[in-house]
Amino acid sequence: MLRNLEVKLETVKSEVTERLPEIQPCPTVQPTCPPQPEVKMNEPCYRCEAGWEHHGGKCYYFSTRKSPWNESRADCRAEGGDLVKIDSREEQSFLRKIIQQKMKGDEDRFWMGLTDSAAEGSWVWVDSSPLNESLTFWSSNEPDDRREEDPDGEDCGRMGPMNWSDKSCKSPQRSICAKPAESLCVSDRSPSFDSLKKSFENFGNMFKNAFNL
Ligand SMILES: [Ca+2]
Ligand SMILES: [Ca+2]
Repeated sequence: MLRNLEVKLETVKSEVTERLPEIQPCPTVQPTCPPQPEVKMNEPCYRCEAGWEHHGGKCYYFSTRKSPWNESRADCRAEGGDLVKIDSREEQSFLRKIIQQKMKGDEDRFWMGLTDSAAEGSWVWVDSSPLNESLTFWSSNEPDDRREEDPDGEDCGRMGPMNWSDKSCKSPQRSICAKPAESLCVSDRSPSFDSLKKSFENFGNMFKNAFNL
């Protein structure tokens, strides 16, 4: 029995010795990681993919390609977003400033996610919410549902350098896609000063009670 074990041990030893030269030292070069997308310091909680612009928790993409409204919308959805819905005065003015920089002529305008194709004059956003009449930015005389270009009229909303206008949905336009930005923060609700203060007070009381102070 013992002899058998000794023989086995010798075999294992010789195998290990034989195979030792096969073991190579690890390369000293550290593996490299792909660079992380740049995070703007003033908005440290959100990140957008390359080519998308961040503002107020949303990422925006301004297309260079022109296509009809339906096609533009499908392109946005394929990227996990949708044509933009404007939720505030502040958002409108942010987008307007960017558009002014990107436009290469007065007709170089952008589709947004607004349409009255289901019922003429009833403007609805792509998330099915009706247009809030107190938050509209139509140019004067718009929407006018003109029929010169398209007998079906103008049922899709587009953004210009200042305000909105309606346009034939078949007309090729650039577009603005939007989607929620990726949140880098664990929770938007970090403990408030008051709740921290309360926790310390509770702890203090426990301590006092425990030692009869
Ligand atoms: Ca219309
Ligand atoms: Ca019009």
